[in-house]
Amino acid sequence: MRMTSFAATELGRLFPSLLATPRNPRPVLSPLGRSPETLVSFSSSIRAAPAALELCVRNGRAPVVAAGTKHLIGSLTKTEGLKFAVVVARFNEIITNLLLEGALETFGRYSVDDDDITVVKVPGSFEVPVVAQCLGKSGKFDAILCIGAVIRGDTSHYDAVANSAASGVLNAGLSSGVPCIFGVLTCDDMEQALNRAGGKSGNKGAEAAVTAIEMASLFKHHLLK
Ligand code: INI
Repeated sequence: MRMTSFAATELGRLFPSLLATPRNPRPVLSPLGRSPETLVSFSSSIRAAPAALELCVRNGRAPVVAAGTKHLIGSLTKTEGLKFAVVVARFNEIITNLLLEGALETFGRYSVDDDDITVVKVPGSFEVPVVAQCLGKSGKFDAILCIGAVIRGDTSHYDAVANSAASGVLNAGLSSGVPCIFGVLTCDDMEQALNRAGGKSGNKGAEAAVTAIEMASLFKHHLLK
């Protein structure tokens, strides 16, 4: 059975070379020696990545890869020259400032230059996606980190704001082709938000910054090379 997932379709739209039909497709054998039910399989002709990229997913089991498979993964150490924008909602500023602090501290720890970071403030999480999309399309950044805090107790339109922020950030990434990282907290109350903004659950802004670095590197050093 051959099936193309939404993610694969989007990946193919952004990077058509990934979907180029391989001239000599190689069979991929499962550990059991049987032909796997391949849901997604690319043999790529990615420029500067000549070896075949095989991505096979079998019935929810661990991915099976062929010999000679090229594994592409972003680096957390090759950060020189990577450029980031951070879009921060001012709504629930006590929380979003803590998330921003965590993110900036993390960029510093991973040797991202201060001059390569641009922080943009917007009124609320609802406004984050349109700005992320604009920054992504500007071509000036390798990843956009989106920060906000939507707290259920504060609003009757929690679901609308939270869902719009999530789907909006996703769309900003898809439409711009630049990774847009979702660092928007969606919490039941302020206590939960504080826990995730440097309290006992860690700092989600810091975690999102690490994701931004990995994705920026993946795109710059592999996918767009
Ligand atoms: N914006 C948030 O970022 N967090 C919230 O919890 C929130 N609440 O509770 O309403 C919120 N609302 C404002 C919203 O993001 C927009 O700024 C507003 O609707 C104007 O478009």
